[in-house]
Amino acid sequence: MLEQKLECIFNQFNHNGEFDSYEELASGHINDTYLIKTKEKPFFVLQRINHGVFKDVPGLIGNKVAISRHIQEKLKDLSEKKQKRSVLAFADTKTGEPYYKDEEGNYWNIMYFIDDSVTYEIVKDEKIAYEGGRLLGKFLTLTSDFDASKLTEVIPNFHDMSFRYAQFEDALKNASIERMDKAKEQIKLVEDLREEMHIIQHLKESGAIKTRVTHNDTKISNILFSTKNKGLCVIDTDTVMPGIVHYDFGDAIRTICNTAAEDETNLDLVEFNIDYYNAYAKGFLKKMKPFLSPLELEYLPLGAKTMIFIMALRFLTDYLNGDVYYKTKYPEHNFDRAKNQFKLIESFSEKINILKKDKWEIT
Ligand code: GN1
Ligand code: MG
Repeated sequence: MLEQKLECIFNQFNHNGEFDSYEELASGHINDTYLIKTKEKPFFVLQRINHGVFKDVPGLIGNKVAISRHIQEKLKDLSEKKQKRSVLAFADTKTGEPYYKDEEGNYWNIMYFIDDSVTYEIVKDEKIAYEGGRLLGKFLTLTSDFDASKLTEVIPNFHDMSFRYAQFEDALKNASIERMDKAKEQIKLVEDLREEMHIIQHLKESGAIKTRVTHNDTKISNILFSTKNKGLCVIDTDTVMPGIVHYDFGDAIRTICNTAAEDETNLDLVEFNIDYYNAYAKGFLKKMKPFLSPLELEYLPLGAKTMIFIMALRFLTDYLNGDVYYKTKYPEHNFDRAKNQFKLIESFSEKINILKKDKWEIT
């Protein structure tokens, strides 16, 4: 049933592929993503965009196509093979639209699958941390001359701290007594960190930290590596929109430096790996440093802490709301994710002294 449906949707797009089979790529929390295997390569990635979360799907697809084209243009001197492995390429429908809308109102888009590649949920090697940083820095430098104001804000206030606190406060008003009671320790942590977690936002609002094109979902599983662990391509560009570099820097750290998966329930396994942090930052700043002001550079570590906190807060808020936003596999899944992220903040804070910014050396 699903197979027939996917085949039918796949055939709406303009490509030479003949459908053979599909596999669900289930690591995302929002969209439905499938690998479409064809009789002959290339394979494709077919994605249903969750329009409950993304209210302006045409805007979202417009963003990611425009950003891919911009990068393709920048990489046009590479061999065709290398270029195709370095940036996502999308296919239009047979009628020339960048997405297909089915009879149920769902939006679909398709991109070419980059072969001989791997993704990671957990990092086990400093080289991968470095490569992740290098590739992300490269993505941000390649898009640095794209006019961010031309991008649709696909989720307004996505990383806005006051907005996330307001959502949390609303959730507190409506949460079940049982969930409130279970989460009381985490609720207190959110209150305790309120001031510190607004510092980056104030710097953004004052203009001291600049708004630019950012990816906004730079977790490690959104970075594609070659089978030899060379960083290839930043994927999942759904949330590309105007933002600040600190959260892209930080979201990668949130996942690269966590010694366990984002939803690991044994919190003894959740630690912040400082060696991966240094390797990642070295890779990130290799290309990116000249694009940052001294102040932006100085606040990167706090940006990382703030990003981990944003995710802790969002998971906790969704738990208090009764799991209405993220896909969950069991009732306490969001709470487990939140506890995991709070543990990571604790470990981060033990290992990185944010106040000694001058001691944070990257060359
Ligand atoms: C969501 O769906 P996915 O996995 O690409 C979320 C991100 C979170 C991430 C946590 C639109 O991304 O913000 O960082 O889960 N995306 C949206 O793993 O909310
Ligand atoms: Mg995403």
